[in-house]
This record gives sequence, C-alpha cells and structure tokens, in this order.
Amino acid sequence: MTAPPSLTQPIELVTDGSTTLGASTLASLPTRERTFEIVCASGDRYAAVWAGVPIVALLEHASVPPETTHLLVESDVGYRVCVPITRALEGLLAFARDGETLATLERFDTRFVGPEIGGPKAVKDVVRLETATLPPGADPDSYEELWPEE
Ligand SMILES: Nc1nc2c(c(=O)[nH]1)N[C@H]1C(S)=C(S)[C@@H](COP(=O)(O)O)O[C@H]1N2
Ligand SMILES: [Mo]
Repeated sequence: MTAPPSLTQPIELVTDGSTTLGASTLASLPTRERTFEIVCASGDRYAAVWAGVPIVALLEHASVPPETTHLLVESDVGYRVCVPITRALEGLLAFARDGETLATLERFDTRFVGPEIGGPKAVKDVVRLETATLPPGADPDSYEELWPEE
C-alpha cells in the first residue's frame, strides 16, 4: 500500500467546529483500497483502484452533528460538490491510483472518490470537507460550484 501524501497543504475539516488534518494525522489513520469508476457527463469513463483514508475515519476525528445530511467537498480553486452523507461515508480521501501516488501522476495529491458519485463529484485537490444540514426541500445542486472563476 502506498504511503499517505506529504500534503502540499493541510485539509480543513469543518463540522460543528473546525479541525485541521495535517500529513501526520492522515498518516495515523487507516487506509483502504477500493475500485471506483470515474464517469464524466461526456461519456468518458474509467475504473481504477484508489487507495486512501475512508471518509468515515476522517469524520471520526471530529464531532459530526447527527442531523447532517450532506458533505461538501472543496478543492483549492473553489470547485465544490455536495454529496449525500450516506454516500460520502462510503468514499475515500484518496492519495493513490492503481498503486501510484497521485502526486507522481497528477498535479494534485488528494482526491475524493466513492461509489456511484459520478465523475464531477470526484473532486481533485481536496482542501476542505464540511458537513452540512440541508433544510427539507433544499436543492443540493445549489450548494455546488462546478466551474469556479479562476
Ligand atoms: N478540482 C476539480 N476536480 C474535478 C474537476 C474539476 O474541474 N476540478 N472536474 C470533475 C469532472 S467533471 C470529472 S468527469 C472528473 C474527471 O476526472 P479524470 O481527470 O480523472 O478523468 O474530475 C472531476 N473533479
Ligand atoms: Mo466531467
């Protein structure tokens, strides 16, 4: 199993408080390998074996309000997605793909991946995770920022 990343910047975990996950915290957490597919709306798709820290293990580091409905996952340029919490809990904060660290393959070292989330939600270069409680009837898409201004 590939080692966790050195992290170019720590990951902010916002629940009912704020926790900073640095490289040493990440390294202390369990890792798993899972096969997930990335499916783009354009029709491009591929499956890969992702290695990383389970989102559930990350959230155990914080106190998550029981009424939480979604997880917001953000990259450093403000790209942000909103994932139902039950689905997000099945995902990984990945740092390797097919046995190679993301840092050696890509221009980022972390990625959110999970089952059946769809390509756009597989956020590259994760810098922030935030639990959210959406009011009944809220549109989860309105919490997303898929094409931020750069
Ligand atoms: N930070 C960030 N993550 C992103 C995107 C992006 O523009 N910025 N594009 C998404 C989209 S639309 C898709 S389909 C996948 C593409 O992943 P791939 O480059 O591994 O094929 O990444 C997703 N993650
Ligand atoms: Mo996409």
